[in-house]
Amino acid sequence: MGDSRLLDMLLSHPGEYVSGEEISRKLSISRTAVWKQINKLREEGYEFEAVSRKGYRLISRPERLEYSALLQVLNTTAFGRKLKLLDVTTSTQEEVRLLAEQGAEEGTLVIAEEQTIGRGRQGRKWHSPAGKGIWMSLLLRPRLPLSAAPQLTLLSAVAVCRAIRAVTGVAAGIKWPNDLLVDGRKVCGILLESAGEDEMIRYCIAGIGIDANLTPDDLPPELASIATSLQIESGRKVDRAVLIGAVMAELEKLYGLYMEEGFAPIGHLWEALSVTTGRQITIKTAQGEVAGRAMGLDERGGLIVMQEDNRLTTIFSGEVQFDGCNP
Ligand code: BT5
Repeated sequence: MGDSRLLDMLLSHPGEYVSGEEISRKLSISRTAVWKQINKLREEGYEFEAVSRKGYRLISRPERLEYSALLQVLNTTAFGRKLKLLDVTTSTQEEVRLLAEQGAEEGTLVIAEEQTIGRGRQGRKWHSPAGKGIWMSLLLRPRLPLSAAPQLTLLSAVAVCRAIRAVTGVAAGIKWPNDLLVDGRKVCGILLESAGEDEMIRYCIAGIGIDANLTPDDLPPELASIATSLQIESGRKVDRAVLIGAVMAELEKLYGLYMEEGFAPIGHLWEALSVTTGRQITIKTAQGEVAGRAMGLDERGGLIVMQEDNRLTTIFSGEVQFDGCNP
């Protein structure tokens, strides 16, 4: 006995009310137990309408990513073809790291409905509530020096930004190096982690977190003013499978271009989506703070900053803050 019998009953009466009395009689449980089970299902994402004297009607089921739906929308050769879908994990980065160490091939993708220890850069936390976002990590095995890894971060940001724009119409832009923002609020974060040997990349894990269908209630207070979601911005639910398919297609295409032609074409695409270039910024780097006007990317992917004395400096890693209006 349990949730599944109650759910089966409601599912077998699509669009119709089933009275609490009937449920309690057929399942031989009390009316209170029926109510408790309904509430438990609500917590899992089922939506019911409850009308007195009529009963309960199932309105919608929680959305889950399914293999079948994902395979239908994937039109890539390798990226996402080896796919692992999880209900919950600590971090998809960890899942892919284990697979990589066991020899998994390039393009292996792990997606989780929920992460309990989702992470950002420098030990920061990534909020990853169940069923609402796209929390995924992709394995790459480029034969490149470790110093090329930051370019792959920029490439990933371009790919995700293009996919978001194409699928949802939301005008996301890139804050250097790899945050995607909508009107100053973060809608996606990217974490690229690499393992190397003798200065060469053994593998990279591109971790992508997209706030797809989070509602304002899903954002904890500390994120309420700095984060947003595609649903909040577009007013519509995003089909996560379709967006994942589009991200994989963009990533595979741009990665192929990068491996053939180098960083230059990726840099141009990045510039076209940048919300950083031209802004007054302060960058916190390991060496201290640099303030000035962001002038764009150099040919390696570093950010060129013109300081007050008109001196140009190129920064390769750091945290950008927009002066005046920080997200
Ligand atoms: C990032 O770090 O933006 C990289 C986030 C990568 C997440 C993906 S999800 C799949 C994969 N598995 C993982 O465990 N991680 C990757 P960073 O630039 O350090 O930004 C972190 C900051 O973003 C936090 O300190 C918060 O201020 C903010 N933040 C946390 N969760 C957020 C969310 N869901 N949406 C928007 N902002 C968030």
